[in-house]
Amino acid sequence: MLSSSVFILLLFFLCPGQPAPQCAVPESQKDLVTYLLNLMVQAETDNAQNSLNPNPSLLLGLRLAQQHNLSVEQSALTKLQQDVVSKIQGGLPFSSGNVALYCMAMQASCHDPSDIPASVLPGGKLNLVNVLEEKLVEEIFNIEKAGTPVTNYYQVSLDVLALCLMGKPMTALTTQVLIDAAKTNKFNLSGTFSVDTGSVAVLALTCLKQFKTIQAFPTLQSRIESTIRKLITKIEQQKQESGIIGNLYSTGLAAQALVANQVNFNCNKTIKTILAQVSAGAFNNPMTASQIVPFLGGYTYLNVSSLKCSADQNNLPLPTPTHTSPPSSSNISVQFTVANPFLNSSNSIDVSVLNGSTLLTVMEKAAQLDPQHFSFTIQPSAYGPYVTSIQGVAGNSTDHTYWQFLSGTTSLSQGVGDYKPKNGEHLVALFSTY
Ligand code: B12
Ligand SMILES: *[C@@H]1O[C@H](CO)[C@@H](O)[C@H](O)[C@H]1NC(C)=O
Ligand SMILES: *[C@@H]1O[C@H](CO)[C@@H](O)[C@H](O)[C@H]1NC(C)=O
Ligand SMILES: *[C@@H]1O[C@H](CO)[C@@H](O)[C@H](O)[C@H]1NC(C)=O
Ligand SMILES: *[C@@H]1O[C@H](CO)[C@@H](O)[C@H](O)[C@H]1NC(C)=O
Ligand SMILES: *[C@@H]1O[C@H](CO)[C@@H](O)[C@H](O)[C@H]1NC(C)=O
Ligand SMILES: *[C@@H]1O[C@H](CO)[C@@H](O)[C@H](O)[C@H]1NC(C)=O
Ligand SMILES: *[C@@H]1O[C@H](CO)[C@@H](O)[C@H](O)[C@H]1NC(C)=O
Ligand SMILES: *[C@@H]1O[C@H](CO)[C@@H](O)[C@H](O)[C@H]1NC(C)=O
Repeated sequence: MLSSSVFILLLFFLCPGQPAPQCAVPESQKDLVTYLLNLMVQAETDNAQNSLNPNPSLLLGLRLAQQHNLSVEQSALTKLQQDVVSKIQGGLPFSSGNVALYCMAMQASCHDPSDIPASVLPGGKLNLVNVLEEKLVEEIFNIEKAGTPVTNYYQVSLDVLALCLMGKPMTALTTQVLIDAAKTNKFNLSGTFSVDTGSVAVLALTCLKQFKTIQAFPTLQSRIESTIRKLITKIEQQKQESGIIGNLYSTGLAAQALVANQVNFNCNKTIKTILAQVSAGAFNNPMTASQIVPFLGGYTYLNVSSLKCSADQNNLPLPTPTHTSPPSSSNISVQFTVANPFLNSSNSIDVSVLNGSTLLTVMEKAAQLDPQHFSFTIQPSAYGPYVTSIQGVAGNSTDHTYWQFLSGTTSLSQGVGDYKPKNGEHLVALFSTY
């Protein structure tokens, strides 16, 4: 007679490649996922009210969830369709990764991105998948010519993933470019492995691996598989004791890469840590919420091509009012340094701001006190304000330069609009290469 543990072991060996052990948000904490979804719904509604650009990442995240506000998702889809048509018609800037995200958001809404209604365009239709194929060709061409993509490998990976999910065959060249980039550490940003980039690349390669046309080429197939294994090893090396993989904001993507490949990891530990951070407000930026929500709901980006939209329920509860702590009245004092190693320059200033202020407020105060050394410019983005220049020195994506932000010597994992310095902290803006 088999003891139950032997029986479980047997079951385990009899079902190789089955999903990793149960990994889910405990019932008692599901309200934290609801909270994140409501943040994203609110952001979509605000975007619409202020006639801002709709954001495909938000819709993609809302679709890869167990709870839905169908009217908000529907109007977000319509907005995306209109927006994409006017972008193409007007020849407006449209990065490859953004095109990929639009395609994925539409596919996840069960609307074909290769057949978008577009009365103003010839034929009355827009084929966004064709646009994406062209964008990817430009990326590959730039890699061959200049050694780097037009954008970055995160976006190249998104492009491959989105095309694969649409069932588009990939050329051996494109597949090889991704494999070579992984092999030669091209997924590094600022000298360290970008877990976000590696994770999206794993998802793209995992999709390709399942492709019939590629399976017909055993050598390519085995190169894909060994690249996936290599990247997964690198991702696992970034796993911390707390369950965080890379940093807090790469964890959702990294976990997707592991789950999609049935890699065992202490997923409940990861979920526990993430949920504690959600409670603490660390995912209050809707963009960061949109990248963690799929994992918390048991989805990966590979689920995008097989969602059953007709089964969706309009079951997202309205947000429960959260108690907002009274505004702080105490001041904190922080040191702010702007350093440019290319010019051998470094300038520091002490500023006092209200406790709970963001780094952006610190910078504004510094610029007010000493405009010559601390004036700066920002550009709004879906993630919040991006710092484009300080002291008149601007980052440049051709030169791969940017203003990096650190606390002491640790690179920040949030932007200046989200990061809240502590009393006595030393913040640094360092002109860097990536
Ligand atoms: C590539 C990348 C960069 C590149 C962007 C330039 C380029 N030409 O590629 C570089 C290296 C310059 C960069 C810088 C920073 N980044 Co960055 N970046 C990414 C990455 C890997 C991909 C972005 C992308 O292409 N998305 C796809 C396209 C289609 O979307 P997009 O909205 O058009 O993308 C643009 C913006 O995302 C913008 N961008 C990139 N990073 C950041 C960060 C902030 C705060 C803002 C406002 C905008 C922004 O650049 C992208 C390309 O134009 C993401 C990973 C992720 N999970 O999203 C991290 C990510 C967005 N970055 C992050 C951070 C923290 C930063 C920095 C603040 C790091 C630092 N310590 O200085 C700085 C920004 C500082 C500043 N000047 O304001 C975090 C944001 C987390 C959060 N809580 O908000 C992410 C999620 C990475 C992570 N896991 O920590 N980044
Ligand atoms: C993980 O947590 C879920 C939900 O709380 C639970 O059902 C499952 O058994 C846990 N799995 C492991 C391996 O501990
Ligand atoms: C969906 O969200 C909108 C905007 O927040 C809200 O007005 C509406 O009541 C929500 N619908 C449902 C069914 O919860
Ligand atoms: C990429 O970063 C890793 C550390 O994360 C480092 O070991 C490796 O040398 C870097 N490679 C390149 C090409 O910069
Ligand atoms: C996502 O897809 C995987 C593989 O097909 C499947 O096992 C899993 O149940 C899907 N997730 C959800 C939440 O439907
Ligand atoms: C805090 O700083 C502000 C200026 O930023 C100043 O007006 C205020 O008096 C300070 N408050 C305290 C309690 O020091
Ligand atoms: C910066 O300093 C280094 C030595 O410390 C010197 O070699 C370099 O020329 C200086 N660069 C500039 C722009 O002053
Ligand atoms: C700032 O506020 C946080 C809570 O928001 C508190 O823990 C901290 O002690 C405060 N710091 C100062 C210097 O008042
Ligand atoms: C970025 O640098 C390149 C040269 O490396 C230059 O041609 C281009 O004009 C610069 N772009 C901006 C926006 O300054």
